[in-house]
Amino acid sequence: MLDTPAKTEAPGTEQELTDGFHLVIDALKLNDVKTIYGVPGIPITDFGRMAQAAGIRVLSFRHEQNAGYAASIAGYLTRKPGVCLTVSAPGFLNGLTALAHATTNCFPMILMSGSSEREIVDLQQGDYEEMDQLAIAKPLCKAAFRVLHAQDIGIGLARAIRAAVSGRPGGVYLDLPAKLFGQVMNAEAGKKSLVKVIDAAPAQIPAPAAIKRALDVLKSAKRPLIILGKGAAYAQADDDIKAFVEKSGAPFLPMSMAKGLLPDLHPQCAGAARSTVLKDADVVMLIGARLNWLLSHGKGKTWGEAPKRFIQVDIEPKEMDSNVEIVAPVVGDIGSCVHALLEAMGGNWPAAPSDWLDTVKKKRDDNVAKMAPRLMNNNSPMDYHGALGVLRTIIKERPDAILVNEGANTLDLARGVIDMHQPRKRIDVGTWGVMGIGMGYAIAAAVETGKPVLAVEGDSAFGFSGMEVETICRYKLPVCVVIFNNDGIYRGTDVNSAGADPATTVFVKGSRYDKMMEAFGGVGVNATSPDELKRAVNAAMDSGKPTLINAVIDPAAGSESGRIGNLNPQSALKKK
Ligand SMILES: Cc1ncc(C[n+]2csc(CCOP(=O)(O)OP(=O)(O)O)c2C)c(N)n1
Ligand SMILES: [Mg+2]
Repeated sequence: MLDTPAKTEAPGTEQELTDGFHLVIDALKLNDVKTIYGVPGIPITDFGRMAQAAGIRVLSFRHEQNAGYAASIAGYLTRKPGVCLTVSAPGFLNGLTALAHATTNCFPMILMSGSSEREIVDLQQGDYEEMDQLAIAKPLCKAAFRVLHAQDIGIGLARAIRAAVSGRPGGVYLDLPAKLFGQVMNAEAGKKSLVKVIDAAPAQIPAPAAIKRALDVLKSAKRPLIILGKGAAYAQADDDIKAFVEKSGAPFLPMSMAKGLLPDLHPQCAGAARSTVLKDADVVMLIGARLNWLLSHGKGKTWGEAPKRFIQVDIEPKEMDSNVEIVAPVVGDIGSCVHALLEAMGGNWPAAPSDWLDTVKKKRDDNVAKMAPRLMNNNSPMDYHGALGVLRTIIKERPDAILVNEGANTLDLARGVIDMHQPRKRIDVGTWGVMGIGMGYAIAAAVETGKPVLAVEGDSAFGFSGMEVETICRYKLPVCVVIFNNDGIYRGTDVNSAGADPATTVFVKGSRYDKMMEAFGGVGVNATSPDELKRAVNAAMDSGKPTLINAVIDPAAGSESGRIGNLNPQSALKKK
């Protein structure tokens, strides 16, 4: 019996025993961890089996990186640490990219990896999968811990949970040496050693003076702008955020994963007038958004000539003045800060200046009108706009579906075209613009929310996690993957002028990714027109069956690096 503690054999000394395996499982359950994403192997295979038998959902992936990305987005969607479980050295390293990604994106996640014999690792005597994992993880995560004794498992997990979710969330590494699992201790003492983490992410209330300062600056604005980041979406303070933005009357700009926090079709949404509002605003209030490269660091051409004053709401004090001066820092958790702002605004907050609102509205309406006919074309092979026009309508009709999105053109154009209608329904490449999140995110989104998932993937992007379509089929998840197949990275038309090998950015022409899904019992469709695409996606979303649609896109339709081609360094030498 896996769940029942063992008893010692010696007569008269009988006592209930537990061990490291059971203590880790009991500690996870005590803290409400319901799902583990991982890949089995020495030394954690039995642990995974026992956790499954004890009622934790243990989802086995084909590669740890995908399990890690799944855990990271589970953390984002639930505000609880997503847990990824790996074997030592290579499995650990495969999970590490996702751990770093979680930290960079401020998602709470715990990477739990088995590790080899400390004594042998430290003397570098060549143990099985030898690696000093704790040292390697440290610079890439928010905190890293190792548990050496069974009686410390409770405290170790409590520290990991707190570190992951409190303050600015992030990735935490928890090192579990093989020996720990087999360590035995008295069951009663073991039970007492476990810790249920109380108030894991305590509210951080902003100072009243900071709230007043921020509102004074906002009130003085002639051309106010509110930028919502994924930190605001993470906070799950949706009603207060909406009320605050609406009361302010200011145009708002959602960062990619904040789309839908207020609907993209909201009258104050300035998504379709991005360049105008960034250039011309005089007061910019950042809520859970950082002034990193995605916002051109708050300076330069994107931000225009007009002087700007920034208000920033963030849980991390060090975020303030990171790129430009912040005249009104508001430090606290987003929920508490926005609530305090809303209360302090009182009943007679002045309307935002109407000439500014008119300017933004006009720009937005012009841009939307310009785009509209392109989204309705029924070209075959498809271009991005024809295909995305269809997907936009499908998401409008199914606003609770979760949209996963990665690629270059496939990402940048989908972000612009597909309106989001509800909070936390768009999950994508995040701060790093990383390829490979696709299938891991899709799996975790389906598992954590129970909602249908639409994953819109560049053909290159998909390749990073494509093998997980087997995982999707195995767990029968309601995931529809649409691959924008333009035969390559950015475009499928590059030619290698120097020799016989294909150019570096092109793939096998006319690949049929749909066959991959069929290989595992899912539904595969090859779609060559927007009409076919629409039928296939709707059928998939209705049936909930794992589906992969190979959407054939004109190989010449994309542009280098999508919308961020300007970031490519240029050679000063003349091109040969
Ligand atoms: C882990 C990682 N490796 C490489 C890249 C560089 N990169 C950016 S976009 C991209 C793929 C773009 O091609 P695709 O997904 O087919 O989208 P398309 O532009 O063709 O629609 C790559 C490889 C990255 N962002 N992340
Ligand atoms: Mg492509």
